[in-house]
Amino acid sequence: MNDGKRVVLIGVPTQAGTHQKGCLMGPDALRTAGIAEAIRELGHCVEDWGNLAPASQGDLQHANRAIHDLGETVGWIEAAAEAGTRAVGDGLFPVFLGGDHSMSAGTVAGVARAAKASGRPQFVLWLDAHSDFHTPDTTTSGNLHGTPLAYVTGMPGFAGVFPDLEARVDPANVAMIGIRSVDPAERAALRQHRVEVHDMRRVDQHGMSSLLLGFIERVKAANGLLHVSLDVDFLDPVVAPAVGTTVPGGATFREAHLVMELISDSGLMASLDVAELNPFLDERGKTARLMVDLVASLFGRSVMDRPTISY
Ligand code: EXY
Ligand code: MN
Ligand code: MN
Ligand code: MN
Repeated sequence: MNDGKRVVLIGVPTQAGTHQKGCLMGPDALRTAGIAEAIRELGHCVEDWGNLAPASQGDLQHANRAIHDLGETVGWIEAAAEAGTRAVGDGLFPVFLGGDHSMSAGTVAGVARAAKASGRPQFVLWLDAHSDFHTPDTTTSGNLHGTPLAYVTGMPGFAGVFPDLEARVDPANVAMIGIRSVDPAERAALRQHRVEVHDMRRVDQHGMSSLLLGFIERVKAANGLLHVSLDVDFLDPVVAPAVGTTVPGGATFREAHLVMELISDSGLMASLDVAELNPFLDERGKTARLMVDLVASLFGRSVMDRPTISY
């Protein structure tokens, strides 16, 4: 199904959410890999708002925790949220080009704020090796890219640290797929808040399709809007090496494309993050091109449209 969407690319070149440098080059690597052309070839309109700048870079410090680059991260979150609310309010489909995953505290809050105005519930599909469910009080690394989903689902510990963006996603409206690295504090919080967690053991046992279609049915039944947050490390590191937090045993090339094809078939996706691409760790743009390939599947490209690679 290919209904021409009005897509807007929004670069969020932040690497403040991690100690590993390189994600700030992610948005332009995705552009260089042809993300606009790939979506346009499928019959969609694509405009590009360029790269955002952080709203502020104040030297914020957490009262009693060693949080990395808190002020800059907050600035990026505010900028991403403003752009997300504006894009959805203008009837556009925002594709946020990261940048580390801390950006999604802003991107998800921004689109959820617009969803609230439309009266439709916001759902989130988190494709990631990690649950990103720490709070500033529980993180052990101090890297805020491990916290965005806890923030947008309203976990305690962010007041006075992150801005209050008046947008919350019900934890029951969140599903995670690809999970294989969860810290103890996150596991407790996930259990307590009934988030649907499909780790790679469940993927192996039940298959991507049945796990994903179950969630898609819930979104459809609620007339919800779906935000997809795709972290490069959802994929196996052999397939997608250009990410700073690789974890063995990730999604294969075909499992990842199947997820995108099923989401595309559902017609429910209204916004997207492509997060954590670190071109500094890539091999001749291999990972950037793979992410663009996956985005093409999200926007309706058929599995049969693959170029034959002559050896
Ligand atoms: N849970 C670990 C931490 O909090 O530092 C690792 C987080 C990795 C987060 C990347 C974006 O997915
Ligand atoms: Mn930094
Ligand atoms: Mn992540
Ligand atoms: Mn991750």
